[in-house]
Amino acid sequence: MKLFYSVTSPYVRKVLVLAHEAGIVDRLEIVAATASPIERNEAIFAKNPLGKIPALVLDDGRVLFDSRVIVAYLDTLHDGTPFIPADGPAHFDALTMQALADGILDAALLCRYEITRPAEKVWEAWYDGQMEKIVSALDMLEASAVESLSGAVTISPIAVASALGYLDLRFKDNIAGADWRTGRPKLAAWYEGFSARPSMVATQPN
Ligand code: 99T
Repeated sequence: MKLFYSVTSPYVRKVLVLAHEAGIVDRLEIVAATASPIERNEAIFAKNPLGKIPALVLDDGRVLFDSRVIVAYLDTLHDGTPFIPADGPAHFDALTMQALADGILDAALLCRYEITRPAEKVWEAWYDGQMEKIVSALDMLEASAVESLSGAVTISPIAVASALGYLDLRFKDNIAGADWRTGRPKLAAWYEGFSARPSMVATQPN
C-alpha cells in the first residue's frame, strides 16, 4: 500500500500513529507529497480529485481517502483489539471524538492558510472565528474528556494527540495568544504522557 504523505500533515500523522500502534506500519510505502490548496500537485490529484493528503493507494489500485476512511481500513488489517470500537455507544463516542479532533485540525488549517495569504487578503474576523472553535474544543476536552482519553488506546487519543501536536507545530504559544496548555492542566498532562509513546515519537514532525 502506498500512503501519500507529508511529515507536517496531522491527518497523515493520525494514520501513521494508528499504523504503528497496530503493528502494520511496515506495510505502508511512504510517498512524499506536498499538498496545497493553491498549487496543484498532479501526483496527488491523479489519486485524489480533492488534491488532499493522506490518500492510500491499495495494492489492487483502489484509492482510499480521507484520513477517517484510511484509519477505518487499517483497523481491519490487524488481529488486535479494534482501534475503532466495533459497535454500541463506544463506537459512536470514538467517531465523535475523532470528529472533534479533526475539527480542531480543520479550523487550525484554515487559520494556517489564512495567515499565509498576501497581507491585503487576510480576513482577521475569519481567523478569529476559527480560533474560537479551537479554544472551545480544547476547553471541552479539558472539562470532560481527559478521563476517556486515558484508557485503552483507541482512535480517540490518537486523533486528539495528533491535533495537539499540530497546534505545537504551527501555533506554538499562539492559541488565542497563549500555549494551548495554559489553563488546561489535565489535557497537558495527558498529552505529555501520550506523546512519549513510540508511535508518537516515531511520527514527530519537528
Ligand atoms: O487543502 C488542500 O488542498 C491541501 N491540504 C491538504 O491536503 C491537507 C494537508 S495537512 N490535508 C487535508 O486537508 C486532509 C483533510 C481530510 N479531511 C482528512 O484527510 O482527514 C497540511 C498541514 C501543514 O503542513 O501545515
